[in-house]
Amino acid sequence: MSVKPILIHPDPRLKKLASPVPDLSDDLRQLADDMLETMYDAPGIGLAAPQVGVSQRLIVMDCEKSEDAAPKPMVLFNPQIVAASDGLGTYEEGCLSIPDQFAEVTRPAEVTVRWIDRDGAEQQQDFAGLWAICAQHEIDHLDGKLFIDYLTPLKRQLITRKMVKLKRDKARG
Ligand code: K1U
Ligand code: ZN
Repeated sequence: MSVKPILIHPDPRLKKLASPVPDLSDDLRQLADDMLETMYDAPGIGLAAPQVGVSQRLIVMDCEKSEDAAPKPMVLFNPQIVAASDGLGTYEEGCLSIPDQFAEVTRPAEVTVRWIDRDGAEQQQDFAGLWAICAQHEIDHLDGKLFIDYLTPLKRQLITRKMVKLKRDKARG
């Protein structure tokens, strides 16, 4: 297992449409394990393969953030939203590819997601609360969409400028 570097916005690899995973392989299962380790290390509640530079439709999540609860790591290959509630919810989202920036995003409050699990079996589950928000945020990453794309152009530009400066400062050391 290894922690992978997370790409920071703006980066063209975060804007690409990711390709479906055709067949599961040990390499892809290893990538999923590395993504979980990277997510827990960050720390975060989700991560999508494009954030570690891999343009494949794979996400990981664990929104069980209570100290007392057992971890609930989830690996979803080719996740698809097959139904979404009419009811909406608003949450202040963050993103590991846009560090220290948060903004309110409104999305369907509940979603039904279908995916292939790490054993190659098809799964379908209803998600609500933070799990629903995170699933939508991560699937957006697979479509090259970031939470700042839901904001006004002005707010998006402001955050993007901060990220350009952050990357420049990091590169200078
Ligand atoms: O995709 C990502 O960049 C991960 C992102 C997921 C996410 C956060 C908030 C709303 C929707 C999706 C994060 O995990 S940001 C970090 C974060 O939210 C968090 C970190 C530690 C404890 C609790 C939350
Ligand atoms: Zn994100």
